Amino acid sequence: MRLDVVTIFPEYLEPLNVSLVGKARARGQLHVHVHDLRAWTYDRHNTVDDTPYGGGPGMVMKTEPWGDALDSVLADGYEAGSREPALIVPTPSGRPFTQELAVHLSERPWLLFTPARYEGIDRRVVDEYATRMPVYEVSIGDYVLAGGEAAVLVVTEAVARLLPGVLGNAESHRDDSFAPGAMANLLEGPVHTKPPLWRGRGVPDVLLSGHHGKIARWRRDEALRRTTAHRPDLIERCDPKAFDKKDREMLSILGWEPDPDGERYGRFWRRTDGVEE
Ligand code: 6GU
Repeated sequence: MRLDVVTIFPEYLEPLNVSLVGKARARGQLHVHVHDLRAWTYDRHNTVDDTPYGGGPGMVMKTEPWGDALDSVLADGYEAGSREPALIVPTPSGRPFTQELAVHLSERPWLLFTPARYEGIDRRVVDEYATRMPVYEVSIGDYVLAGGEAAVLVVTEAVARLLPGVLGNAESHRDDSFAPGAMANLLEGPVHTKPPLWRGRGVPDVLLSGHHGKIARWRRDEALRRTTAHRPDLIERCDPKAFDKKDREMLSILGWEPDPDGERYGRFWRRTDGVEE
């Protein structure tokens, strides 16, 4: 897979040299090119932004540097024999970045990222390139960052670990908390390793029992517990058919019951004292 990033802070992308993504690059599984947007400015101050039409606070990134940068990166990529890239525009007003989108993007040969600073990029740039290639405007969560570079790191890591041969074991993403098509998208429960006793704290006996069935059941119960505490919306979204008899018993203990129509689960009690569960 080829990745291009156009940014005014190329140093911000240094983490792409490290760890999983860095190793995938070293092995030749991932080809990363980081470009300085200011290389496509022609004035003394290397200006990339200007005041917004219509007024208001902040600055908007100008059309011309982005247009010239993207044309140049595209020409170079096509020369290297690639099919058109997917253009990924990080923005807090994008669609939520999910594991499903990560899987989809991991199947494309070429991703081109345009992280912006300031109030974002002049709309005409995205509209222009959207006539030539698929565009994904993505947000990595409900908070505001100063720029899209951190989002590029997030998306890149989520995608790279799905590439064939990048993670040691292809089985390992089947059980990911948000793997698409999983029976139920639950958060993963706690994990333990040696020593068996640390500062007076033991490991749950079941994990030392060697009883695979009981261990799987315990893990599933812990996943239901943790999901209830941290992401009850995931339980509410589940099709109740995804739950077996033992799941339903655990859900009942955790305060869940099927809606009267049996289509979803709902909680029959909630703390009203404001204490976090
Ligand atoms: Cl992709 N960019 C910025 N600036 N803020 C964000 C974001 C992206 N996703 C969440 N917040």
